[in-house]
Formats: sequence, C-alpha cells, structure tokens
Amino acid sequence: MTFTSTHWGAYRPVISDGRLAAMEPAPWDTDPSPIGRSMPATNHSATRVLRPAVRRGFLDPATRHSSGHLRGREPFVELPWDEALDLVAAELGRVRKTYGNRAIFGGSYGWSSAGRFHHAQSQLHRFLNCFGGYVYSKDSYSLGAGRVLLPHIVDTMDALLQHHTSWDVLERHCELFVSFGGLPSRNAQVSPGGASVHGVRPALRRMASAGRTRFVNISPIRADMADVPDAEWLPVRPGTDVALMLGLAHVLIDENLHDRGFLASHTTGYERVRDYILGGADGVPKTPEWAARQCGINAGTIASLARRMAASRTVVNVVYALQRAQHGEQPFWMTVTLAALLGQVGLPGGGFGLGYGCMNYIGSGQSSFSGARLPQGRNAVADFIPVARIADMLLQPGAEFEYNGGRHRYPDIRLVYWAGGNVFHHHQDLNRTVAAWQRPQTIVTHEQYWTAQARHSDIVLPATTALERDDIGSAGNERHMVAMRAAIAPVGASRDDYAVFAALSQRLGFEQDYTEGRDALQWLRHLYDEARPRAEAQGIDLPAFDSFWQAGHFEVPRPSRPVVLLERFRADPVAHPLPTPSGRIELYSETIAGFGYDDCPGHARWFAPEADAEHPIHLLSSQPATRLHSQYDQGEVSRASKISGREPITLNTMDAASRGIRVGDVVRVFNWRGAFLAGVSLSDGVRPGVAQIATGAWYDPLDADRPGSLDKHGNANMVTPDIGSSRLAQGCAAQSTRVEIERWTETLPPVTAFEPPAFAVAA
Ligand SMILES: Nc1nc2c(c(=O)[nH]1)N[C@H]1C(S)=C(S)[C@@H](COP(=O)(O)OP(=O)(O)OC[C@H]3O[C@@H](n4cnc5c(=O)[nH]c(N)nc54)[C@H](O)[C@@H]3O)O[C@H]1N2
Ligand SMILES: Nc1nc2c(c(=O)[nH]1)N[C@H]1C(S)=C(S)[C@@H](COP(=O)(O)OP(=O)(O)OC[C@H]3O[C@@H](n4cnc5c(=O)[nH]c(N)nc54)[C@H](O)[C@@H]3O)O[C@H]1N2
Ligand SMILES: [Mo]
Repeated sequence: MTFTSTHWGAYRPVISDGRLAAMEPAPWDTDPSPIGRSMPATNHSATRVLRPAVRRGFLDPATRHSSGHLRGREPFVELPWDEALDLVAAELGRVRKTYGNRAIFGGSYGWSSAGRFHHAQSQLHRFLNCFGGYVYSKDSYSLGAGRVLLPHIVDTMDALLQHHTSWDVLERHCELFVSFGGLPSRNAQVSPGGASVHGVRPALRRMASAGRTRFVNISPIRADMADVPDAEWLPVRPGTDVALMLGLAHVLIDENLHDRGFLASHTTGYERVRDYILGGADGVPKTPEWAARQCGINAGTIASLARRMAASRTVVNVVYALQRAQHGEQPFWMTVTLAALLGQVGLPGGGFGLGYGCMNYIGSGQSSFSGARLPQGRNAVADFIPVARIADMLLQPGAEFEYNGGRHRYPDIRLVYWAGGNVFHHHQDLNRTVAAWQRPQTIVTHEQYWTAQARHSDIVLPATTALERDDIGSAGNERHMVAMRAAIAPVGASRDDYAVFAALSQRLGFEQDYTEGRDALQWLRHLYDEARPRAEAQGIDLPAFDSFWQAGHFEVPRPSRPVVLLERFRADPVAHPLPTPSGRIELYSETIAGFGYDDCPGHARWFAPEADAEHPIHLLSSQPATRLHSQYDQGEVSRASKISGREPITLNTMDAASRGIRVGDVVRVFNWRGAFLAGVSLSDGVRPGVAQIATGAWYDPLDADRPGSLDKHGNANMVTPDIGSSRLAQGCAAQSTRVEIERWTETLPPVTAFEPPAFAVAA
C-alpha cells in the first residue's frame, strides 16, 4: 500500500486521473490532522511554480547586480531548465571566484517537507559543502534561547526533548500539571519529519476524564488548555511568567517547602539564587505580592499554588513561545530552577517539561531512533550567524555581534541560496527584512509554490512536492517509518531538489562527490541500510529495505521501559552526571556569569517587558491550527478560517468595545515598524490588553513600491521586533510585540498573495 508522510501526519494519497484527489489519514492514526485536506487542490493549483523563472532585471546582464531593490516588484521571465541551471552555476562560480565561499549564505532555515532524503535544506547544505562551503546559521527560530541556554545548565535541548517523560507515565503518576503557555494541542499536530500516531490530545482527554491530575493553565489565552475542560486558568500578563515563578519560589523557600536534599546533591548555585529570590542580592524580595504587581495574578493564588505544587507530584511545563521573546532565556532557566526547588526532577510524573504540547513527539514514549538521514559533509567556512540575525547580517556586513560567550563579525554576503524555507514567513520586522533582502547581488530559491520568498528571488527553480518523488519519512520519537512512494508525476516542469543540485554539481565539476553515483532510489536504499545498525543498537530490528518498501511502513516498537526524564541522574548523580561543568543542574552558571552579559547574568532573573504607552496591546503571534507555518495557507482548511479573506485576530471583548470594534470587522494592527489588516474574532478567554493572531498568512503588501506599506492579509511579522533574545543566544524575540488596533474604514483591498506573479517575455 502507498503511504506518504507529512510533518502533520501520515496519509494514504488517493489518485484519480493522475491527480491527487484526496488524502486519507493512515489507519493507525486515531486523531488525524485536518491539514491534509488542504493538499489535493493546492498541489495542482495556480500557486505552483511550474517552470524555472528569472526576475526580468536579473536576466539583463546590464542590470543583473544593480537591481536588487526591484525584487518582489518586477515580472518574471520563464526559462528552459538548461538556461536557468547555466545561470545559477555561473553565478555560484562568479561569486566564489570574486569573493570566496564566505560570500555565500546557505543557512536556508525552514521546515521543508517530511521526507528525509529529499529534505531540501540538507540537500542544499551537502551541495554547498561539496562546492567549498557556505556561511551557515545556528540554532532555530523555534528554540533559539533554549538551545543555547540548556547545555550550560542541564543538557542539550535535543537530548532533553527526546527523553521527556511519556504521557502514559504522567497519566499514572502526575497529580498537578502546571503549564506556562498551556498545552495547545493544535501545535501537537506536527513533528519534524512526520508525526504518525497523534497522541497528545487523546492523552489529555484520558487524563481529564480520569480525574487524577489537576491542570493549571498559566497563559494569557484560556483556549491554550481547551482539551482539559476544568483546567484552572491563570491569565498571566505576557512576558511576566518569570515574576510569577519567582513568587512561587519565594513561597517554597519562605515556608520551607523546598527540597534541600535534592538541591544539595543535584544542583549547584542554590545559595546565590536564594539570595536573589529573598531580596538579599538587590533589596527586592520576590514575594507573591511583588510578583502579583508584575504578572497580574493575585498574590493569594500564587501562594496557594506554590503550596499545592510542593504537596503534589508536580510537573512544571513551559512552552517554547515563552523563550521566543526578549530575555527568553529566563523563563526556561526559571522553570528548571522552580522544578529543582520542588525536588521532583527524575521522578515519574514530576520535574520539568520544556515543550509538552509543542510537538507530537515530545512525551510520546517512543525511542529517539531516527531513520535515514542524508550526510551533509564538512563545511570549510567557519562563519555563521545565530539564525534570527539574518537581516542584521545583510544590513551590516563586518559589524560585530556577540553570541554564547564569543565575539564574531557578520560576513559580507553576495549570494543567498534558499531551499525549503520562507524568510517572509519566519523573520521578524518584514519592512526591515525587505530592505535587507535588497542587498545581496543574487538570490536563488527552490520552491514548490509562489510564496513571498519565491517572489522576492532572482532565480526561482520549481521543486516537486513529496507526492511526486520517492522518499523515507521518519522522525525521532515517532512510531512509524513511512515508505513514501511517489503517487503522481511531477507537476509542471518541477524537479526534485536533489536532481537540481545534481545537475548543478555536474556543471560545476563535482557531480561524483555530490551524487556518489546514486540515483534517488539508490540513495534511499543506501541511507536505509546505513540506519539499520543504528536501529539495532537501540534494539530495533529494521526489516530489509525491500520488505519495508513493499509494506509501505514500519512500526517502531515501543521501548520496554517507561521513559522518565533524568531518571538515572536522579538515582545517582555521581555515576550519571549531566554534561554541565559541575555535572549537576546549574541554577547558577559560572560560565554564563563569566560572559558578563547584563541581559543574561549567571542565574535566572526578572526583566520587566518594555513599556509602550502608545501601543498598549501585547500581540502574540502563535502557531496556526490550520496549517504548518505558511505551508498550505492557500489550502481550503486555512482559507476556511479567514474573516473577509484576512487572518483572524482574537481580541478581548472589552478592548474591542472601547475601540468601537465588532466581531467580523477588519482592523488595522500597527506600531512604528509596520501594519497589517486582520479579521476580528472576540473572546473573553483572552486577557484584556492582549491579542492573538496565528503566523503564516502569506505576506501581501498593499503597494510593493512604497516602503513601509501595509500588509493586507494578516502577516504578524509586519510589526514584530527584529532583536535577539539576549547577547547569550540571540534567539528570535517575536513574542515581545506591542501594537495598537483600530477599525479599518477604507475600502477593503483584495488579497492577492495566492495569485502567481506577473510574467513577461524576455526582451
Ligand atoms: N512572528 C512570529 N514569527 C515566527 C514564529 C512565531 O511564533 N511568531 N515562529 C517561528 C518558528 S518556531 C518557525 S519554526 C519558523 C518557520 O518558518 P519556515 O520553516 O520558513 O516556514 P514554512 O512555511 O514551513 O516554510 C517552508 C517552505 O518550504 C517549502 N517547501 C516544502 N517542501 C519543500 C521541498 O521539498 N523543496 C523545496 N525547495 N521547498 C519546499 C514550502 O512550500 C514553504 O514555503 O517561523 C518562525 N517565525
Ligand atoms: N498546527 C501547527 N502546529 C505547530 C506548528 C504550526 O505551524 N502549525 N509549528 C510548530 C513549531 S515549528 C514549533 S517551534 C512549535 C511552537 O510551539 P510554541 O512556541 O509553544 O507555540 P505558540 O503557538 O507560539 O505558543 C503557544 C502558546 O503560548 C502562549 N504564550 C505566548 N506568549 C506567552 C507568555 O508570555 N506567557 C505565557 N504564559 N504564555 C504565552 C500563547 O497563548 C500560545 O497559544 O509548534 C509546532 N506546532
Ligand atoms: Mo519552530
């Protein structure tokens, strides 16, 4: 049987007349995602990139490298593949010869598709490594602050996420689940590489009906725990969770409810943190009353929650969103600190969670074994950026930046190569991004669809979708590996990213290095065979490739032991130390303190969010329920959610009333960075002074010729700040956004984001 895997689940494609007619959820998935419904019509729609296309001004050698300011504004000229490939190869060769490999940016952040061989970013990295290297990017938009901080204080984020205590253990042992940011199960639709059995919502529903576990949703948004109907809701002010956690910690210490034994044997730096919490260090005791003034939650509620946490088997969970903010390191560090005070780390149903609810795989209880992966080779270029500093890099070549204890300089980029991501989705402050994007001489993008990323490129090469090529779907901590057999022929003249890079490597003289003489199917067999010993090391017996391919999927057996995070470390911290300098949980880190950062000192600390009286609404730009980021925004599931064609924004009823805004209105959301239109939804389940919109509405400027123009469709990154979380991690800080909102009274401009760009014939 033929299956395919997407990040949001496994499906059986139904084909009719050579076209994708439907996506039937895989039979093993008891809670499938609706996002698959968007795929059939979209796969064959007018938003597909059908043929190689070059921006008109770029085609003309006279204006080729002097017309970057026209990106996104000029028509494209379609070219035969050979001519387009010749042009890309020539540009790569020219830039390497003139400026060296350090002038090529190949970071190419993005989620791409689920298949592991045709993973566009991995293919690009392998290709550029064979070409002599490229400037790369570190960390992720998802977890910028977390990925840099956690290795200093506990372990790498990957190691921790792969071993989160499983939901079935929580079901049996957890009495109190306190979650900062809730458990929005819409986000657990996905896993990078392909969710298979969607387990989070069923687990939450079982726990809710069993009644053993109490849930506390600490979030500005009540619906963040919609699957637990009687969850307690503490509508915290956004960006102030650390104050609330400090208030809880103060009660634990003050009332002697903290676990001194655990703190002494398993942590380091407790005395300094205690001093800070009690006020010895700065004269400000972090009492519940103090916390209440910052976070908007009543002091009595904070004190009683602390006592309940100490008296119960308690998990303290935090979602990723809290660290995608200015000082985003602090909520993660303080979560670990709070869990250490409670002393339940390593116990079944206790300790901390750093992302329950964010992805399906977290807490799945499956082994972290990941199947096929494409070797990317060695990068000869050492220059890098923290991933979310891309606009800084393009705008300020040569400028110095700090990162994780080091000082570095931004390289001078002449050529940008992207495959499998969308900068105009993921990056903050799009008006600034548009300006930065004009700087390079050449921008090449492989895309399936005419996204803003494609529209703002010089050369666009059409990529196949996963349904049009053979691949292997496999994600760590997921139950199924999927044999993704091609279901339909490539749409238009699209080609696999692999085929494109193979053709380029042939032109550039390193075809053998890149392809190793294999075609795609030979690669699949090779990567699968390479994965078999890795699987065996974890007690997983992978069948021979042919039987896997024939069967269509392989069910990864569940480990026999239940998974409990940091169980061995708890049992014996001397025999099983953590990979931190002290081998323990570092409540105070000498290393970080030694960096001397005032915005990220040696222990978890409170930083008040910046005030902005003119823009009193805190805007949360969260993950969409109806799509993956910007992927399939043009599909029916996403479109059905729009209001007058715009992305819905949810406001508190009173905030709307005081502004004369009614449900269904279109509003202008703005600050000094930019503005966008959105369709209004109202709720009492949103804290006053807060608004929430999903990310991923395709960027759709009202007038591309006017800098600072309005986005007509609802792209939140028009207004988000392009700043690093701190000098430590430089992570994405999108959640630190303040706006004002007013009714849109002018004529509604049509949404044009899903129409293909203008095409011209070559002069
Ligand atoms: N304001 C705000 N901004 C945010 C966030 C936020 O919370 N708030 N969240 C951030 C986070 S956590 C993330 S992870 C990022 C996500 O940002 P991205 O990962 O860049 O977003 P996607 O929309 O998934 O972009 C993937 C692109 O790859 C294309 N693609 C898919 N498969 C293939 C393929 O096989 N080949 C090629 N060539 N292309 C392919 C798709 O068509 C799509 O355009 O956004 C970040 N941005
Ligand atoms: N359907 C779907 N699922 C996805 C994705 C998708 O695009 N679509 N993207 C995936 C990716 S790449 C990632 S990284 C994860 C991200 O997972 P998260 O980062 O956890 O996702 P968000 O939706 O941004 O945030 C979750 C909730 O945090 C709350 N929140 C925001 N700021 C604060 C705050 O200051 N305090 C408190 N207490 N709560 C706050 C918001 O109300 C929001 O609903 O999601 C993944 N899951
Ligand atoms: Mo992410």
